[in-house]
Amino acid sequence: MANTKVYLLDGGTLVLDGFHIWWNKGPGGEVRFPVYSILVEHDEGRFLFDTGYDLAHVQRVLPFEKPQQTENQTIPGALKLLGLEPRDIDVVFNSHFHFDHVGGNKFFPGARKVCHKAEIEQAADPAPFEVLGYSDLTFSAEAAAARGMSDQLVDGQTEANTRFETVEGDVELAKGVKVIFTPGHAIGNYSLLVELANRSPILFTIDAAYTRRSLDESINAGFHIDPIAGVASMKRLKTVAEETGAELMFSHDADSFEHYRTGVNAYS
Ligand code: 5PN
Ligand code: ZN
Ligand code: ZN
Repeated sequence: MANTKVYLLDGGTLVLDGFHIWWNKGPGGEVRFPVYSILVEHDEGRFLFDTGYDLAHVQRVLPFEKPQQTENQTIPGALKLLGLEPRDIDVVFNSHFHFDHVGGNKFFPGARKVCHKAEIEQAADPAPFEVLGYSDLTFSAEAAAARGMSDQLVDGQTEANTRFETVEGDVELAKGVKVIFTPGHAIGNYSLLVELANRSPILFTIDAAYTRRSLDESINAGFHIDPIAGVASMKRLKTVAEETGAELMFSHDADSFEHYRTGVNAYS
């Protein structure tokens, strides 16, 4: 923890209607929002939480989300800004398997990969209203095969090098790096709490709360598997933030993201 550093890897932006971001509240209209991944440099290794979206995938399958992603906003590009390459990452932890959180997994055949136990089977057999969310199957040869989408896999991807270790409940992955189970948005959704030596901890809500307003007003995103669990998870996040004094960071909040550090500027 003494040397822990947190980097936000800017992954570009997408567009959704406001009624999808703030379910049944809106206001409607196009909202452009950020997508980012979180790199935790720790004495116990380099942990990457999520891997953003794959531009070609979104252009092909969800062009209405109007993706904007520069070379520096791809996962290899964002790591390069830090002087790193994909092979420098020890562990990839996916908060859940929606396409905007797994698109760069394909660059990490050599990393340990970890997720919630329920997410792989959910991605392999999603509810009808989750099909678009779980549309990029390149994170798992097993899930891709189950969906008949093995043609998405890139050269060199195998069942073995896309296999996950699974966890359940709250887990401390390394000292002061805790994933907090916050289901509702996805069946196996995780948030992330990171303790730092020189400042308050950071609590990344991930998709349990897209924006500050989502949490303040307990508004689920339109994409969810269990909205009641989602509200309970938001309540839990508020409690954790109060108990730990953590600063909250939201997954898809353009106004907040403007003030977050990105690139070489780390939290430590
Ligand atoms: C950004 C975004 N767009 C669509 C979906 C979806 O269908 O499930 C999750 C999701 C998203 O995060
Ligand atoms: Zn999601
Ligand atoms: Zn998301």
